[in-house]
Order: sequence, then structure tokens, then C-alpha cells
Amino acid sequence: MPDYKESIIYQIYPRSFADADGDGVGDLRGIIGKLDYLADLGIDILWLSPIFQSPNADNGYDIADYEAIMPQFGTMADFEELLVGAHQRGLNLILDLVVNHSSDEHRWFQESRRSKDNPYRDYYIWRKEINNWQSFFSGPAWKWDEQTGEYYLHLFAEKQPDLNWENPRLRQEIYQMMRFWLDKGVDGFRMDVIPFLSKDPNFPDYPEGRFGDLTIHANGPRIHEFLQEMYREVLAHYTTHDGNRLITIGEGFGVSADEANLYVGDNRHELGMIYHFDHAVPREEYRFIDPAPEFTLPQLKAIFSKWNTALQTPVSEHGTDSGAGWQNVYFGNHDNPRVLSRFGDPDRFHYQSATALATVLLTQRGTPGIYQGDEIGMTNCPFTNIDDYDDIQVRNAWQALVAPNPSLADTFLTTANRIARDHARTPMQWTGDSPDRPGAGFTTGTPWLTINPNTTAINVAAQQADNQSVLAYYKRLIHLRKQTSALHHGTYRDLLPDHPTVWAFERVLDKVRFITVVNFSSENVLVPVGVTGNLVLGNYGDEHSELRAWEARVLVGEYSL
Ligand code: TEU
Repeated sequence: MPDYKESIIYQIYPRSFADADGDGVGDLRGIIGKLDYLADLGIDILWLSPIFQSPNADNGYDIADYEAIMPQFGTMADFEELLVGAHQRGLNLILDLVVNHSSDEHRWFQESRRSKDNPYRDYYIWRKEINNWQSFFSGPAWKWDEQTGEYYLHLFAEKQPDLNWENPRLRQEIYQMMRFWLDKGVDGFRMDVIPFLSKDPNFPDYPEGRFGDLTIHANGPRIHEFLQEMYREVLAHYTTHDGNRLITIGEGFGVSADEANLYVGDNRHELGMIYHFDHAVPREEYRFIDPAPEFTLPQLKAIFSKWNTALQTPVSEHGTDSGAGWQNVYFGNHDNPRVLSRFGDPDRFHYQSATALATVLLTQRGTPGIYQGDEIGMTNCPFTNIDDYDDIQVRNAWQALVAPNPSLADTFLTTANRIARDHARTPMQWTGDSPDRPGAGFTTGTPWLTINPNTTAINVAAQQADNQSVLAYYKRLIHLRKQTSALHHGTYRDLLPDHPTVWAFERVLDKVRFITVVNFSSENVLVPVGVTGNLVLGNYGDEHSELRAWEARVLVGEYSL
């Protein structure tokens, strides 16, 4: 199997991927049943969102036992069968390491809250005085605990108390847990909000009392010390099951492009990859009634160029020159609405815009991540009222904003229909819906979250039978990428940075020059790139300098601007 820099990641949100036991919730045996589908797609690394024991306040990102499988998802034997099955098919499998916080039902927290002198007290962050920090899920980031007369910190839900990484005993417990999974043969970790492990120890207020200044509770003074310790104590001692470098991906919430190499530079001995939030949907509470405008194409291109430049150029810190690091490049994940609904035109140009987005992603520099369902062009779901939503972030924001002011309901629901995380969490659409098979091939039971009604038109089964489907295009593009080292290690240069609707960039390695040209709009456009060379892959057949709506072309050869 390839090194992570030559791989393609596929993120599975287990709750919504495939339900084998008919309880309406996806599970590990469901994933086992789809391993041939995943291997046939051509991806290399499976990233599973959390599968551990959890009360599901935040759908598994609130872990109550790091070494037990959530019973709804199955058993440890199921997990071991899944791991073996993945490896037998040439797939690496990485788990979601959520160690900025645990569940409040974790035994550590149950002990910690028992008394101030409990040995586990300092596994969490308790204070008498609090600051003005806000939770990402509405309300203050501090919860009063009557039993011991102090507040505990929770940057996310009240049921997600932040772990105290200043405590070396806690860190050793985490390292031991990591070894437990790595000894089982897991190929690495995606690391949840990893920059948050070190916070400003003075716990200063956010400036002007406004929420969202990540410089205070992310990238704290000891973050690199902690990650280098994690590397020294754990990561350095393991490889993937087939002997490649361990796969580690930091969720870089709060990390800027010029800080990235400090996390992933070759000589840093911290993480292998990072992914950024610069193009993520802003979703602070007030954004549900005051939505940020979507990124324009020039803004998107500038973000990708900034990160590609930062990770192509070595950085030095304190004189130790470190090689440029690496990123997991993505458009969709479980925390963002469907990329096709954000940037594409699924109603008028479903195939063209889904494959145009795929072309940009899969010819990019960095290790691309495909989010489950994007490979068939799944879209946002037409939710109509607050009860349609499951996500704690949406429901808490509704309680905070609309409950006291019902006149905001329409604005809130219109915005949530654009930005809510639930859109990425509707069940995978395996088949069309029908009265005798209502579960879209996801479940034979009642799905935990609404299945998008457009599963009748957008589903795996229909696209597997169609050589001109989004799925077929993804497979051709994945095949192209896997055999092209210029798309792995080639430099990146934007050829038309200011063009309002065309994204054209080159990837160059030695004598090979790949050019991607995509019309990122629903209007035909004359593109000022006279492109010669053989057409390698496109979602249209003929050569011409005018690009049709959402036309995407990947070419190899020379070009003239
Ligand atoms: O997400 C980090 C995070 O805070 C954002 O991704 C989140 O979506 C928020 O809307 C930003 O405004 C990670 C996990 O990916 C996410 O699913 C969890 O809810 C969160 O951490 C807590 O574990």
C-alpha cells in the first residue's frame, strides 16, 4: 500500500454509513459489508469517526470509554474483523482520537467531580473564577458543579469536559490508550481539535468579549511540547500494518497556514498531516441568524494557494530547518454541509458540478479526503423544521437564539438549511427508496436521521450500473491519481488566480506537467488558456477553449496562457 502522501482517504461517519442489524443506526458490520465497495472505489485509507462507548451527546465525539466499542456499533470482535477485512483488501484504517475532551460519563470525570482531592480531580480543568469563553455549542464554556463548588471547562457540550493536558498522568493514560489500538494493528489516527490540547494557562478573556478568538484556547504555549512527547512516547514506535509511516492527521482548527509546518514539518516529529478550517463554514452561534456569505472562487483559490505555498516551502524555527509538511486536502466532512450544495449546482448540473469538484480535489497537492456520499454526489437534505435536526450545535443554537425570540425562526431555519452539519450526516444512499425497500439500502429499520428523498435519483446502485455516473468518474479520477506521481508530489501553481469562475492550476514534477482547468460556474466561459496536449480526462469529450458550465478537464502536456 502507498505511503500516506500517495494515498486517498475516505471518511466514514459510522452512524450513517450502513446498518447491518436493522436498528436504524449504522454499525461496524455494515461497514464490513461494504469493504468490497470501498476497495473497488480505489481509496487507500479509511478514517472512521468515533466508534467508542459514548452517550452520543455529540454523536460519539464524547467518549465514555476509549477502549470499548459503542454497543450500537457492535463489538470488539466486529472491529477486529473489520480491521482484518480492510487490511486484506489493501486498505489502511485509522481511528478518530478525541482527547481534548471526554464524555462527562467517563469514569475519570465521574471520579474527578467527586471531590477536590480526588486523584482524578486534575484530569479536567476546574476553576473558582471563570472567564468569558463561550462553548462552540452555545452558552458559557464553564459549567457550575454544585458538589465541589467549582466550574469545569467544556469548549464543546456540557457533556464534553475538557481534559487537562497540563497533567502528565493524564497524558500517560492517553498514550497507553493509543498503544492499545496501535497494538491491535490500527494504522494511525485523525486527531480531533488537536491544537486545543494546550490553552493559555492564564485563561484570559476573549478580546472585546467576542466569542471565536481561537488564539486563546488553541495553539497554546505547550502544544508542540505535548505533540513531540506523544510522538516520542507513542507514534515513533509504530508503522502502518504494512510497514509504511504511521498515518496521523491533525484537525487543525485554529491553525493558520504559516503555523502549519510547526505541526507537520518533516523534522518536527509531531504529526504527518494537518487539515485546515480556512474554507470551513463559519458556524459560531450567531452565524445561524447572520450567515457568512459563501466563499467566492477567487477566495477559495487564494486559500488553496496559501496552504500549498506554505507546505511547499520549508520553515525554520529556532534555527532547526524543517522540511515542508503535508496536508489532508478536503472539501467535505461530517462537520460541513455537502460540498455539492455549497459550491456546485446539483439541481441543474448535478453530474457536471459534482465531477468538477471531484476534479479539483483529486488533482490537488496533499492527500485528498473523500467524505462518504460525495462520490455519488449526495446533497443537502431539505429539512423543514427544527425537529428534523439532530446535531447538538443546531439544537443548542436554536434554544439560545429562537426560543427567546421566535421571530427569528424562519431566518434560523433558512440558514440551518445551508450550514447545518446534519446535511453531511443523512444516511448513505445505497439504493433508491421504494415502498418495499424504504431504507435506501442503508437500513431495514427506521433511520436515526431522515434519508434524503433524492435517494431515488442519487444512489450507489444506479451509479454502479452507469459508466457516465459521478461514481464512475470518481473511479477514473482516482485511478489516474494513483498512477501519477506528479499529482502526488508535483508543485502547485494557480494559473488564473483572479479569474472569477475558472479554476486552472498546474502540477509539475520533473518533466511532467498536469493542468487542471475547471469552469466553476453554471455559465459557459471562454477560458484564456490555450491548452494543447492530450486530453487525459474530462467530463466532456471534445477539445475546445470554451468551457461549458462546470466543464472539467485534466490534461498533460504544454500550455500557453
Ligand atoms: O470539530 C471541531 C469543531 O469545532 C468544528 O469542526 C465544529 O464543526 C464547529 O462547528 C466549528 O464552528 C471536531 C469534530 O470534527 C466535531 O464533529 C466535534 O463536534 C468537535 O470537534 C468536538 O469533538
